[in-house]
Amino acid sequence: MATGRMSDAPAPIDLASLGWNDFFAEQIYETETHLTPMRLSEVRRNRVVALGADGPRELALPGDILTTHLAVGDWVLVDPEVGRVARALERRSGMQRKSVSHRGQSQLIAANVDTLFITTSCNADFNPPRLERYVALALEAGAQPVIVITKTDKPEGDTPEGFAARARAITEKAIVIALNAKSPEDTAVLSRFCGPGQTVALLGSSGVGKSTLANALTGQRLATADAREEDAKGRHTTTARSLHQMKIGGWLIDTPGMREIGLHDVGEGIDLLFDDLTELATQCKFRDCAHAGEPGCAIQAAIDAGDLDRGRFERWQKLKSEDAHNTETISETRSRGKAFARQVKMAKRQKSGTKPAKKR
Ligand SMILES: Nc1nc2c(ncn2[C@@H]2O[C@H](COP(=O)(O)OP(=O)(O)OP(=O)(O)O)[C@@H](O)[C@H]2O)c(=O)[nH]1
Ligand SMILES: [Mg+2]
Repeated sequence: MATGRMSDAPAPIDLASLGWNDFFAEQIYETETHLTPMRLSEVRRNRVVALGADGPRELALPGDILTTHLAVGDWVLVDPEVGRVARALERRSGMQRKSVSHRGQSQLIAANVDTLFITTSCNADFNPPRLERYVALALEAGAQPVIVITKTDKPEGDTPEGFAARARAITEKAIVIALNAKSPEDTAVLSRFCGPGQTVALLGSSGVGKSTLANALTGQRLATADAREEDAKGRHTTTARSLHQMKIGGWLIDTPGMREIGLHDVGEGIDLLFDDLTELATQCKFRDCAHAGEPGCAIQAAIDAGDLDRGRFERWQKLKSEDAHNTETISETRSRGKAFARQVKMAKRQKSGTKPAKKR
């Protein structure tokens, strides 16, 4: 209700347009009806900001929830009296990558995303193997991958049509749109992904125009590299992920540019991206066929017959082994961390002479 609101108070947001649906509503217990659902719009090292029916609010976290467990786009239940998160709701989907700063750890990028705008430009940033990884990430998270190729007004090295054709050749699972991010007529074609209840995220290298697109879609003035285009090369203009309402009702997550995207836990995304190869491999003679010269290998036979591009087969193998390697490293680090925590606990108990409580 708007009555009694101060004129400068933020407009109320209805939960459904914020992306709330039965998936989240069904997670609330009867004992939790006094708690308020809110959606995280910013996750910093020591604090989080969330949006709810009454606008944005900075929230405290209980000791057992670390900011590294949370992502922009997550839903949390909040104790409105004290402004503290009571618990985080299970996310419908999450996007994560291998952490660049902490080896053997993963980093959450965004949660509950419907459409991923994989952003690149008509220049040297355009890199099909990297785009393919982003597509795997989107498919794993159940999001529609859309490859957005900006800077059609100043293409370098190929025509905009040429870039778009090369993007389409990567996979038919992604929608490809080439545009000038500074032209309102061009960015209007993205509206079909941006309606009420929809969440889109922008990912891509620094300087490809993510915040420029975000500004076009939200009508806001997020920082872009415009002001210092010459000296901004190699530097990130956007420094944190954040959630913003779009002009036509949905929500958009802008992110800082990333140079590389290390994949892990995207086995399903890779299977979806290469579903023809996954299917073909079921026809190999041996169930654990490595497609490396074994007899009766359906993959090798398809390559020999010219039905399967060897480059595509090699990229499939490479992504699978990267995913397996990173997933293993991360789970090793996790269990090492757990074993260490157990040792510390035991040592503390021995020191204080207490016995561990019996598990019920
Ligand atoms: N000519 C032209 N310039 C563009 C286009 N898209 C983005 N730019 C310019 O490219 C520069 C970088 O754009 P940003 O939107 O800041 O890029 P970003 O992806 O948000 O970069 P980070 O925040 O560092 O990750 C700015 O000067 C934009 O004006 C486009 O389609 N055409
Ligand atoms: Mg930016």
